[in-house]
Amino acid sequence: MPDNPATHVVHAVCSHDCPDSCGVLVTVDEASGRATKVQGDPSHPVTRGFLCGKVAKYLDRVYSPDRLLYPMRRRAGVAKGSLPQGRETEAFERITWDEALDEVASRLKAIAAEHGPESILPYSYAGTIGQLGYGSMDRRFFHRLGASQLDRTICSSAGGAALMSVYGVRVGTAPEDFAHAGLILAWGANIHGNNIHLWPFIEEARRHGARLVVIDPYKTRTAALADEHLAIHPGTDTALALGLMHVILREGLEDTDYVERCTHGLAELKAHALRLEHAPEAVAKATGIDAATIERLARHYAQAGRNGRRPAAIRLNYGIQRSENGGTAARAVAMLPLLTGAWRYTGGGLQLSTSGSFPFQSAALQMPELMQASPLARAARVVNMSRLGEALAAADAGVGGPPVKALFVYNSNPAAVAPNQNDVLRGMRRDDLFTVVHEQFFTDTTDYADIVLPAPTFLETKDVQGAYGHHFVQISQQAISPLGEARNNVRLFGELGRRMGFPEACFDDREDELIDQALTTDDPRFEGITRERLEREGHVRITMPVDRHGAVLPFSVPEWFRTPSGRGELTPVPVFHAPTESRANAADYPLEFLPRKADNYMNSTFANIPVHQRMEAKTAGLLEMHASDAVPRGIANGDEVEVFNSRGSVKLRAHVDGHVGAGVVAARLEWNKLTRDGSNINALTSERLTDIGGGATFYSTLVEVRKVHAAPGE
Ligand SMILES: Nc1nc2c(c(=O)[nH]1)N[C@H]1C(S)=C(S)[C@@H](COP(=O)(O)OP(=O)(O)OC[C@H]3O[C@@H](n4cnc5c(=O)[nH]c(N)nc54)[C@H](O)[C@@H]3O)O[C@H]1N2
Ligand SMILES: Nc1nc2c(c(=O)[nH]1)N[C@H]1C(S)=C(S)[C@@H](COP(=O)(O)OP(=O)(O)OC[C@H]3O[C@@H](n4cnc5c(=O)[nH]c(N)nc54)[C@H](O)[C@@H]3O)O[C@H]1N2
Ligand code: SF4
Ligand SMILES: [Mo]
Repeated sequence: MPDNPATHVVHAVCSHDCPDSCGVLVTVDEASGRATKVQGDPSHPVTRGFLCGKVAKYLDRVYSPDRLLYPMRRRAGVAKGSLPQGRETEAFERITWDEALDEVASRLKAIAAEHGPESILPYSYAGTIGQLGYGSMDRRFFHRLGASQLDRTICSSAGGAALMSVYGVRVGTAPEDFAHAGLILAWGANIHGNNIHLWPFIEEARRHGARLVVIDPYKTRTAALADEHLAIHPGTDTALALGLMHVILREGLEDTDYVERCTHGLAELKAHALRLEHAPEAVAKATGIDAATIERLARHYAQAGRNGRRPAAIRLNYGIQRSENGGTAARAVAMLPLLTGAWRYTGGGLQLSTSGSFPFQSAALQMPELMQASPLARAARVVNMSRLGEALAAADAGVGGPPVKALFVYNSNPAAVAPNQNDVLRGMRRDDLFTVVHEQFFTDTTDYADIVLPAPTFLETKDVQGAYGHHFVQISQQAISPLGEARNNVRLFGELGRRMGFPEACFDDREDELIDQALTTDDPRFEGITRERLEREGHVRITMPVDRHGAVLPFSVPEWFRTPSGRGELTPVPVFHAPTESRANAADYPLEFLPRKADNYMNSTFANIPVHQRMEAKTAGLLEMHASDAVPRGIANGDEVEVFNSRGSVKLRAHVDGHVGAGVVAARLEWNKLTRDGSNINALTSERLTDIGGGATFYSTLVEVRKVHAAPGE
């Protein structure tokens, strides 16, 4: 086909919070400046020319008639609270950027003067994972202001702490290398829903005889497509990992040479794992997986890679660490390839995150030293984002110091995604709280804002990005002009810094300067990687040691470990405790609840877009149950049920569909304002934190279910 002279193609990067960080080719019509097509970059070795179902329909989101296009201010006298979709503008009036920035700056100055700057709380997560959009000028701004620091724990901090404990660095097997594996464990990993670009490599491995075993209490699409699905009881992964270690060490299946060279603490771990309580029969009771299966899996896992067999690779994802003892669970699983030496083989090992492979210079971007120039002249207090409800309610924000008097939200929709929603919303409803929200849409969170500011999508801004599921750095070029008056995070916080009167020149830095700062390092992994080269080539693989097949080989040699012992760390030995909210401790609320992500949304993103809603229509408003829990409660398919615990309740429709086992119920995320009674499943989740890393514990939640109405026609 001849090139169409009226269009050009721009290389962008999907900035959503997804391990795949796809290269995206955007076709732009030159006459109108509009994007007319998005497609996966065929030259990107992981994207391989395709996009997930969500982003394949991205132009419906970019050009949605609901985009927030102008700064807005809450109308006088309108109370904060949920607004019906499409009618949000009734609560707000349009203002200019100048008026908005002046008002935000003067309110923040007044609040800082009266209550101290730590009474200002930034709240952001991963609306974009571009280096600039996720954390650069925003951090400079809040550091210089002396605002509270936010501990960003809502997703991955327990698993991150686990990798740091065992390996000292967040590095893992490359997705491409999974094609060489002979046994793949998807452990708390919904690959087909959340990480689709790993799937072709798994399929390639299976064409060569690999087995895929999924360890997940929910029968995901991934589980349905696997060779074996082990429906483990939620929160019991430490027990299963110890059971596997028990068999491996009892039968002498560990790789003694590798263990000797590359690990520390085997004697202690062995004494612990060989205790009777970790024998397969005992582990079967805790996990619900029968003893023979545990024995068989342990042998298969340990013997993979040996005698010419293809090796074992674990795709550990974040599912297991959203649990009360999830940090220990992730540590225990992360120790398995250390025992068997799976790291020695092309395609073996484990991937939880590859984010630590990228030496981006975040200190240069975020300038924590600016806290010294703030009125505090010291590091500000730290507030854990997974306890937002408590932070907004307590007179000392739950951590000491002043109450929270201003909340500045960007890259996040906490009204929908934060745990213990009723407390979060109670806090956000306060009229003595000044709330600013920078967003692409009117969300559940903007419903509580005093000032709303318009943000661009990744097509409308420039950024540089790594990935947490592969090893390529990419530049995302700006493909189209920002819609309406949208301003990106860099410009917003740079301008605000000026309005606050901060004298530092760093508030004038623009995208290209920031990208250069992010990339400028002597670290050999970024050798030869410059902005200019990335602009030319789109994506560049970071420099990592590879084997003779070109496979990335982390942890094949002791030099890789960054732990204090300089080895893979097997201590402290992982100890299994059942979560406080789990069947082992159930009383008033006997059912284990999985408050899940949607396969066709991104957390709460896309939940408002009709084309995405149609893809999710089959799961909308459902509570998935097992017949053995439904029948004694008199519940049949289609009945309206109330799901409740001491924190809240939601109304859903029962669905007895075989996706969950006895004792487990599941439902998926939704915007509050799109539910039938105005709150989503986070009305049920708690602010309890994980054992290490201070993470959220969405998947340790107990509930009870009762029938409200029979299904129509019953
Ligand atoms: N389509 C889509 N893709 C996404 C997202 C999305 O919302 N939708 N979200 C993105 C984000 S923010 C992230 S962090 C990644 C996360 O990707 P994943 O880590 O895959 O995250 P989850 O879906 O939370 O959990 C994975 C699986 O763990 C299971 N699980 C729950 N509890 C346990 C347990 O105790 N033990 C075991 N073994 N399994 C358990 C869940 O049922 C789930 O199927 O995905 C990203 N990609
Ligand atoms: N029940 C339950 N709750 C969960 C989870 C779960 O599995 N179950 N998952 C948890 C996890 S893993 C995560 S990571 C969190 C995710 O929580 P969030 O990071 O809050 O994720 P989203 O819901 O996707 O909301 C991101 C928002 O950022 C906006 N945005 C995108 N780009 C930009 C930008 O450039 N600038 C600005 N200002 N805004 C932008 C989007 O429009 C979107 O509304 O949710 C957590 N909550
Ligand atoms: S959401 Fe993930 S899979 Fe989909 S386009 Fe973005 S990076 Fe790729
Ligand atoms: Mo996440």
